Amino acid sequence: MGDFKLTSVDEFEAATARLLETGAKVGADSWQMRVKNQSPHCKFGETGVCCRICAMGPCRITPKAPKGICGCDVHGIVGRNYLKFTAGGAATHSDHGREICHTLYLSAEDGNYKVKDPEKLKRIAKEWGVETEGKDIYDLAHEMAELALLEYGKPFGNQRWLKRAPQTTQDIWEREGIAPRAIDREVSTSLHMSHMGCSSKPEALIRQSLRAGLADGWGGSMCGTEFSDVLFGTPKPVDTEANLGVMNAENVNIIVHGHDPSLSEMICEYADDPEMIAYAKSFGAKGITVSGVCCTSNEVAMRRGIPMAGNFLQQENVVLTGACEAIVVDVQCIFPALGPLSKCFHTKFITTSPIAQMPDSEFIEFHAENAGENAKSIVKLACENFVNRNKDLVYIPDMKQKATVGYSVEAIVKVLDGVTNSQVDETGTTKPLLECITSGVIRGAVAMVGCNNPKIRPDHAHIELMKKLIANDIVVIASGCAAQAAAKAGLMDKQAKDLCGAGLKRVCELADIPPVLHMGSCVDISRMMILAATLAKDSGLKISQLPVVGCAPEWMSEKAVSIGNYVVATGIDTFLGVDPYVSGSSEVADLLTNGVREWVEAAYTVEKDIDKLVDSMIDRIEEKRAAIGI
Ligand code: XCC
Ligand code: SF4
Repeated sequence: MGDFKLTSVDEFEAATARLLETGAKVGADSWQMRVKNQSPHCKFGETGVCCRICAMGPCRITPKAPKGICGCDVHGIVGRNYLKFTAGGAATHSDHGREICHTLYLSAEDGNYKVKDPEKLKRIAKEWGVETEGKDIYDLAHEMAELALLEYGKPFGNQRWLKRAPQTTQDIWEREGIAPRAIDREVSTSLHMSHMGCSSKPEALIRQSLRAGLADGWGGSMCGTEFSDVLFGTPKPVDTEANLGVMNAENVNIIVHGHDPSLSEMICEYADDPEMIAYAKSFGAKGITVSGVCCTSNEVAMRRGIPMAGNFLQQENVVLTGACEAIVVDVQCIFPALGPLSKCFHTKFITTSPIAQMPDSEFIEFHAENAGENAKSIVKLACENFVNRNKDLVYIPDMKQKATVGYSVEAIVKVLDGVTNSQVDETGTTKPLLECITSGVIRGAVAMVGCNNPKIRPDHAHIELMKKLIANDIVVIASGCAAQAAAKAGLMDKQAKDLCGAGLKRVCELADIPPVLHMGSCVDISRMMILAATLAKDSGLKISQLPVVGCAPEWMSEKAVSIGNYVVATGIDTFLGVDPYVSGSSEVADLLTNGVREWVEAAYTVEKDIDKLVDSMIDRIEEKRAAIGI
């Protein structure tokens, strides 16, 4: 045990500096250089006061020009921009969910995609009132996929998944008029409302932002998560490793990057095939290593223990190792920079989705019907590329940590069963976890999510916040690039229990878990919503009363704004380390950090100082405990 040590951000940065030297040798560009070129950022954009939604503009609000040409004031402009920002994120997550539903629709006994968790499919079918008795599992899969797809465009009614929330939460959504209707409708309505000459009233724009967010978290993302589990298996604890050192200099290295597990699952499948391994060997490699970047990585790590090479701002580093034969991407968070960068090396940059097409990439279109064939040809291409490596350029930082990942709600309930000696709950409720919380052994939970952003020293905020939280007996559940930051540092190694306060340490020992639990990708924040809903139901409390908060200290994408909106709208206070371009409007900023609390019993806090950020989260958790007398 004595040899356990976290990897520090200083060490991450030393490794990056060394890789950038390789980059300089081959004339590669890097985000570190581009940030310099883009600094300082445009103040109008940064504060959200620039409007270019019609061709009379662009209009920029200043003290001398307080209104746009149409007369829109700064609050309307900032509010509209915020709603459009949200709509982009809700559309993106939900479309990912839709792709998964289509894959489920095409699943077949002898097809590329099979149903790996039939029990979960049946559970969801029962929840949706669909008869399962005597039905062939694939008939059921197709029926459920079609019903799920209808959630995107149904003309009447609200999202089916909303019924998973406690009644009190559903009542709030009804009362406030934010219960999401069809997923696509909420996205379209958001774009309609923020069109020139529609809404300019901040309350209306922020209300719709919450609604569109809910269509994502309790709609599209939930479809993505739940049906990915049905197709690829519901995650359970599995050991893996994280950081660039998972790449292997003697092997063919294939990096999977993006979000949709349909592609990466297939690549992993073929990379394991003895025929492919023999093929790799025929080019002088010892084997094939698949590792991941961003959420695709989280997906295959959670289900297969595939190692995580890094998170968002490390995506260029994997190419800079000089040992990457192919970087295969699907959708979202992929730097267009990867094309030109790969050209500086032997690396093949392979795009696979019509949604994410980029210059300087090889496009191999991937869909359910040809998935097997195409995955095989991609793996082959990578093997053949091994001989093109320039050995002088190869440098893989010797840096990796052990991680145990795969904590779906189902897995969390299971591992925490029996932690308390009073009872072992066979019904699979969250009672044992609740007991830990009410007794004060665990003070509360923080959901740490989101990206990296050059505005924040990469990974530093994630890691420092998590360290302080666990030292204060606050369990951390993490997803997305936040989870990868934790894994790279070593916080998902079970030995990290030694960094916890006495209470959380004891729980980690009894349950044999790390103090930071990997719950998956960004769409999997819907898992966190289900967990919060279950905790509320099992305790008889409202979600807003639970000592639980959300935090995205390094977020950057539109998706993150959509997520923030549904987390807040679900009654969970959310702490951001980066401002969502709303500081230009006192009214919009005040609504988000204050006003929405009257609607949904939670609000945002934006705080760039991470010491203050963590202290305010701990204070909030303690306030919540005091309010319910625990
Ligand atoms: Fe993308 Fe999901 Fe953000 Fe990471 S955390 S940078 S969105 S990969 Ni969701
Ligand atoms: Fe300017 Fe109004 Fe057009 Fe926006 S909508 S660009 S504020 S005229």
